[in-house]
Amino acid sequence: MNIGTATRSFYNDPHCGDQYGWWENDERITLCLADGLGHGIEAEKAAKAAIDYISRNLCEPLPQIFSRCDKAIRHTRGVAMSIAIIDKNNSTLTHGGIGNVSVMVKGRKKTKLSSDWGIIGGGYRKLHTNTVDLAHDDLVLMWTDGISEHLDISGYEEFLCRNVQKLANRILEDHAKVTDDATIVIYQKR
Ligand SMILES: [Mn+2]
Repeated sequence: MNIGTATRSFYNDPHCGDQYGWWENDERITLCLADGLGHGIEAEKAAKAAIDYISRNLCEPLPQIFSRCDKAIRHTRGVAMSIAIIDKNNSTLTHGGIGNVSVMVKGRKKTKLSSDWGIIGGGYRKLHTNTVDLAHDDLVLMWTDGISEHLDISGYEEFLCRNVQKLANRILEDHAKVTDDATIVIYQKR
């Protein structure tokens, strides 16, 4: 699968509060990025608990994944989390997010997908999901708030945007803040 990821923990701590996962079956690809509150080992535990929950419940619809994960990780300090589900048959992406993990689809145009207020593991009011079309070569970018939510990649050269791992490394190098864990996950539809 065509995925690039780059991550760097706050102060190069061996523990990172940003954790991600992706999974593929015949019908769909699921991308998930979770940012445990704060940083360090407790943030890492929360984010790993969320990713572990998602990995065991991939067939559930998004609203259920979020509400059940919220209950399943109550013993942790909680996470911000976005999930993107790519339907391979009709080429769409469905996104849901609680808290500050940004998601953008970048092709001919740029679409920022919004998240709802709350904390997974600490409660939230309502999850809205959005579905957008995904074209050949479109980039799906997901990043935590260790990188500005106003990230703009329009200045990067075409060749860089065709190598998602190099692009992820470059974005981290150029845009990661020194005050938090920072992670970017990029998928390109081929
Ligand atoms: Mn963060």
